[in-house]
Amino acid sequence: MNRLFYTVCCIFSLININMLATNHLDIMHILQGEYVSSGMAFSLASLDFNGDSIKDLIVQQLNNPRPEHQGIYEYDRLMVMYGGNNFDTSPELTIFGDPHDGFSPRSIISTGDVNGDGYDDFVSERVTWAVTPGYRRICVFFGGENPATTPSLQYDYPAYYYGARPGVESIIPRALGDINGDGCNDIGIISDWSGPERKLIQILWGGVFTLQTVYDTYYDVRSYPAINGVGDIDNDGYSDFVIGHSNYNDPSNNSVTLYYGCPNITQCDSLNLVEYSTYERYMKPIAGGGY
Ligand SMILES: [Ca+2]
Ligand SMILES: [Ca+2]
Ligand SMILES: [Ca+2]
Ligand SMILES: [Ca+2]
Repeated sequence: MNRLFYTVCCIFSLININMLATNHLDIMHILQGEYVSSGMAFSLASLDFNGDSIKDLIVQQLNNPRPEHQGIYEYDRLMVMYGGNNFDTSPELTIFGDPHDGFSPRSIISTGDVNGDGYDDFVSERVTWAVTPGYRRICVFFGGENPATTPSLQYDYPAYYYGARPGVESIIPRALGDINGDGCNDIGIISDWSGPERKLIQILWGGVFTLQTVYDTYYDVRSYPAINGVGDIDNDGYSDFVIGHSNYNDPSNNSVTLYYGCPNITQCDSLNLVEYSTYERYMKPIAGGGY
């Protein structure tokens, strides 16, 4: 009898949840790409880019060939749509890529205020093969009342060129929040190199805009290290973050370390959440107690 009762309750609950989901998720607008396979919404970010206290939406359309270039060139665009009562699907601001020079999929990251001017900013990664050899470029766009469509900051990395030269095969930005408490948000940059293989993590410090290496290995190359912000989990005013790595060939070689933000990043406390790494001697942890 109990089993029947609980079964009926579960079915009723599922029906009810479905009805609630149907009735309470109103569709405001539908954004649609220009054509099939136009790569609409390969990347999305939400931030207050124009500083009116209302969140805005950035949408990436991955492919955007001109008619004369269809089938030949692919390039993309970032569409910025300002939030508000008159929100619609027409972008107020459009940032275009160029042939063989476009923003990478899934690379638009809302970073918060990187330069301390009160406006939200965002970062994206752009790769170009318009020149040989190509490069990968970290682009930071500063928000403002009338934001520019060109990056305010850019950092170039040599793109790996099929064995001809060492370089980066992939590069991923991550939002960290303000981990050193200087009023400017900071950015993590993960890069995967070849020729020779190398795994590198850097922090792009907000305000001063310098890069600091916090993880670098030529040895543990089957690992896939990552950095990410986790918010201020101990409520001390400094954003905290994690660095982890997972070795695909060796399931016993993994680590996840939580770093508590502090003014001097080399002295911040850390906590090993997972530690099975056998390669720690090759790493360059930023905090002494981490490994
Ligand atoms: Ca806004
Ligand atoms: Ca800003
Ligand atoms: Ca900072
Ligand atoms: Ca904290």
